[in-house]
Amino acid sequence: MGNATVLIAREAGVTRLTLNRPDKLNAFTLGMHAELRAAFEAAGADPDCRAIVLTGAGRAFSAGQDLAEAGGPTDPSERDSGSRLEKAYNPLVRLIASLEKPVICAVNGVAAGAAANIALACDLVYAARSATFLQAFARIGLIPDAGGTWVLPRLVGAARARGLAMLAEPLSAEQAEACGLIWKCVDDDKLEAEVAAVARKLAAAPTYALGLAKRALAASSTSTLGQQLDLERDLQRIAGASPDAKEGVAAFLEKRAPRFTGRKA
Ligand code: LHQ
Repeated sequence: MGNATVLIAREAGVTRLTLNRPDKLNAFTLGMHAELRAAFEAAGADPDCRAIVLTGAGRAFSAGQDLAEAGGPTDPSERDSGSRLEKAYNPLVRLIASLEKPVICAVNGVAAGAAANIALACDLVYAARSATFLQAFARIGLIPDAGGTWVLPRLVGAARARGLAMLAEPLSAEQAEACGLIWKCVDDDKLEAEVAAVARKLAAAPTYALGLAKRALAASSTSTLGQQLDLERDLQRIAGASPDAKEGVAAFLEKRAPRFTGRKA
């Protein structure tokens, strides 16, 4: 694991992935993409993994695409910036969105460019009070990518999305929480413990139902109310037949804490 650009730690149902190029502010290279995607895929396929935490080593979460990567999308000899999105960023964002288990992002420091939007692709975003979110793209003549133009207006509304995309100014973690961009801003020295606690809590939750809820919420962006009601009916039918639903109701009636397995059957 000596040269790993993504560190992987598994403990008690939680898989923790740490972007690990701290001297480059964890900027993304093709190699880091490959490691991160493989790690997410493995966590997704691991029945013992019931929550995933994504964070960064050192003082940054990530500065986005490594602008100095030789042969990378910002290399002057590379004419097609879209191909890196097609090959690396888009599959990553699709993968995070499709994982039917909770993904928590612990934004430990600046999240810039595509990295800000990778953070926002996660289900719950916690940020250290000193962290900032920076849609850096306009500073270098690019447009928000990695899902930014989709997720920003949905999270914070059109007016703020335009301001963030066009002004490319850092948004503090406190501002991010206040405008609904992220779930929670916490003191720097409490971030790790608070995220660990929420990950433990989610690792004991009815994972299968959480995955179905994630699917329903994602579908809502293109559904009518009628379609969404139909989808809720269908998914509730499935959730209701799961062992965790039986356990949840039994535990409630017996006035005890539920013991969820997270399994489908
Ligand atoms: C970096 C980077 C970096 C390399 C800091 N790369 N070295 C996808 C595909 C297709 C086309 C292109 O785009 C994309 C998606 C994208 O993500 S585009 C947007 C890319 N990211 C940015 O534009 C952000 C660039 N970085 C910054 O603006 C600043 O570094 C931030 C605000 C993140 C942090 O500022 P500071 O805390 O002042 O740190 P620093 O600037 O001094 O950086 C520390 C070191 O990290 C420094 O290296 P050095 O050897 O001088 O210590 C930087 O050169 C390096 N670094 N970001 N993206």
